Amino acid sequence: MKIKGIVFFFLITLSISHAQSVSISNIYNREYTSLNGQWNYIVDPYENGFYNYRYEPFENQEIPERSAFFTNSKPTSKSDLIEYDFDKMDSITVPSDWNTQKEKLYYYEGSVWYKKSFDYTKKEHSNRVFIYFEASNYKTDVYLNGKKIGQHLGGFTPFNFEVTHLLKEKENFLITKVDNKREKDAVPTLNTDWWNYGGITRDVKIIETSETFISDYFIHLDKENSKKITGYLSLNGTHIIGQEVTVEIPALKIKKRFKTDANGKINIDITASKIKLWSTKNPQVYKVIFTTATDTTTDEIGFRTIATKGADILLNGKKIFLKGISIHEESPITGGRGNSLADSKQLLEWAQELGCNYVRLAHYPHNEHMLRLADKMGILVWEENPVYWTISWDNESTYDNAKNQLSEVIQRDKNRASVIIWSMANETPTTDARNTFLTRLAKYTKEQDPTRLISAALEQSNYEGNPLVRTIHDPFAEVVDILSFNQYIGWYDGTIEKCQTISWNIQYNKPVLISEFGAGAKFGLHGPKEERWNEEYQEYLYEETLKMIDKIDQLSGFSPWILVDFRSPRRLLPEIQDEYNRKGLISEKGEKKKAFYTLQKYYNNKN
Ligand code: GCB
Repeated sequence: MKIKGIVFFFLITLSISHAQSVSISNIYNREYTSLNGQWNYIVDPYENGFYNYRYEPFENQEIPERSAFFTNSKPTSKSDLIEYDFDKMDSITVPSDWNTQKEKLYYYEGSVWYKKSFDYTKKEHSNRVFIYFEASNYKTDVYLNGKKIGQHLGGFTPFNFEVTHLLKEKENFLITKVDNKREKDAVPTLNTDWWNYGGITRDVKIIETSETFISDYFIHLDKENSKKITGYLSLNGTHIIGQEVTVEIPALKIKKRFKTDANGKINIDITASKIKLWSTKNPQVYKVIFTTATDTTTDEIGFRTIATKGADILLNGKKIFLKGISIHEESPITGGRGNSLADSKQLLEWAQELGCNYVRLAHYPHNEHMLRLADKMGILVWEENPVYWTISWDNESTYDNAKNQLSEVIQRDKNRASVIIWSMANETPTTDARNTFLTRLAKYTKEQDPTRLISAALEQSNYEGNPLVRTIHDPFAEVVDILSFNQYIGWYDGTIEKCQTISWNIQYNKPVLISEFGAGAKFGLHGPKEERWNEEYQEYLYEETLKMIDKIDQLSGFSPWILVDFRSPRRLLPEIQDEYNRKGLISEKGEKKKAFYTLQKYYNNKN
């Protein structure tokens, strides 16, 4: 390689690794131009459009060869050789997973290239433009008009790239390579109990902002004084210092002005003596308007406090029992990865019908509609980072990746009253490396958001070697605010009668949540309650489990596994599972199993 080439290579690598999302507040409510719809796609299992035949990335070349798919090249004459053509390829819908859209991609794990062409005229010459992906699973490389604009890792959180200087009025081409190959060092890792749906699974938008805009805010009730709203707001751009910012809550007749400091930030501090607190019974949200000289954004925000005291969870200072259910992000309407408002509405309405005031969104951040709706419907939420089972605890880049995904969901949802718990992980082993990893993550989370509770779905074990007495024996239990664990007594752990023999000895004076319990049942399969897969088995397991866990002194709620049957490559039993985990209380076709009503009855009788 020539020296010039080497320097160029480093410049490219630097610019790629530093292409970072800019924080833009409240994207959900900003004006945008949608890039959803039909995109042309190329399935590229060998990553032919990314590497040359020496397996060197085209993007490291000074002028990438036209064989690089992101150059979107066309033959310039009849003798010219170009071995791809986006415009002659089939198209695929964005947002959606590719597995359930295209039969040939059902089991596919690898790279797919997407192309969308568009024209775009800026509203104001001086404005800035960003391309925003609400989510894309898992590794996404993004190119606009043949230039790399960035890469993102992680399948469930939003990211954006600024394209102000690359955008043209006519014939832009946006190309993304989405790669859902599972990797050991990734988050999640190789092994999960859910379908690895690939593709651009959530909305893609063009967001236009003024040169200096409101990039971030976080407002909430003061922990000590529920008549006071505190928080911050910050600007991004070249004119961030000494700017006037107005915060307005019309329904409370509040309008207060602030001036940004040398970092473009204000600290918000507002007395709100007439404020009605957000709660599950009265999910009051207020229209809040933030305005600067060049930008304005309007959000709907609920104000409440969440805390623990001994073994109690306190919402607005009052004890609350979390009547929950776990949910995967699968569409109850179309199958496949869920992403729409209608999907979220159906799932949360089922949860409410079940009598829930709380949902556990497992095992990764769900789309933003869920949180926005939960705010309006008065449903409390546990949000989870996809640190699942056994990831590479010793690998620093795995840690950075987990931390980044967590920071992206906190950034998106920190103003949602419904979200009360950040979950660090699910069913992880209690090794030193894992303890360090999760403790660092928890510390980071508390720094980002000191207002919410921290938890993780842990595992239970025998107390002092006695298999009939169960406890939590995990150093991370010291760190969490809420002690949560999964348990499958009567399913993976003996048969249902065992529930009657178990007692609990949990040594912490903290609220206990059972983050999972459950049993598989095939809708419509009936017979003796002792026979697995019958609806009666599942019903019986719920009856016995509810009696068993009621005996835990610190019990503050639970979220059984799971609302709806979901696709999993681990669940292969023919005629029963057929690639679905059958622990749902509702089948993937929307049919309610008997245990749905068992839990509903319990919740209806519980305060
Ligand atoms: C668990 C996992 C969950 C699985 C479930 C099961 O403990 O947290 O992801 O799907 O068990 O059905 O085995």
